[in-house]
Amino acid sequence: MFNKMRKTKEIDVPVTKEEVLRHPIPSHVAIIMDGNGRWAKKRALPRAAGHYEGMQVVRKITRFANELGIRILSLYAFSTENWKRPKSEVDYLMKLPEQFLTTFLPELIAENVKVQVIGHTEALPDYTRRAVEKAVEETSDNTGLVLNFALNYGSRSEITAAVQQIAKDVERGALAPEDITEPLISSYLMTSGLADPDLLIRTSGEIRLSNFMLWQLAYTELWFTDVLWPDFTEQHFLEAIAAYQRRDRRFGGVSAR
Ligand code: V0D
Repeated sequence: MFNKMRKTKEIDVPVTKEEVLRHPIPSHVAIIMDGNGRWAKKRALPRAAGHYEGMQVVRKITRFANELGIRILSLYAFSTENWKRPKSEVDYLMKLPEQFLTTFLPELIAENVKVQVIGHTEALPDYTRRAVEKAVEETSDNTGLVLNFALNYGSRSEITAAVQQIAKDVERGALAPEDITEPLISSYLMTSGLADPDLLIRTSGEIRLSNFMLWQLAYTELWFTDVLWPDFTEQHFLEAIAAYQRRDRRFGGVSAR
């Protein structure tokens, strides 16, 4: 709390939306939405209740990101590791995209949000994949916030697939080894066409990347909080952006990056 607040005469004051809007807004914010299970456990609720509450927070933060003029919001919803969870929990998680979109897709369309997805969606249950594909199609011409869900995503697997495709393209003569540059590698990743994240937020106290966007996060500002995802509010989001803006002001134009 303390060090995330602006201090005026030794009194912490919360950052306001107006103040955040006076400085450059990060174009691309990525979030590792951790702590749903722990939130439920603290309340003696089933883990599913934490995931459900986490889904409501996705709506709230999507609306707010759009209001702030953020261009891309990437959310780590399901990792390739998450298959190791109990089957009942995985089954519940796989129902969330459909549930989310049934009630929220009209609002996303009205607000000009473009839904995208990265990850191995072909391995998801049909009803999950269909719901997501429908949202992607119905919002494909939208020009507002890009809401990018990482579903069955793992960064090493993404990089491995990119390297395999590059090798194939070299083999068939479509590419020369000298053509393999950093921008070319970026263009073979699932995030091709999206700028790299400016800010990564991870909730729930773990200080690691857990195989999320390893290539794309090379220069990203990282912000960690102990707040559990279902407890994450617009105010926490503002604090993360304000921290990014302070760092950006300090290093803008002088750092090596
Ligand atoms: C559970 C916290 C929205 C993290 C948020 C299948 C874990 C709530 C979606 C969603 C999940 C995904 C795609 C889409 C629309 C919505 C979602 C999953 C988990 C994993 F097009 N929330 N959410 N997907 N949780």
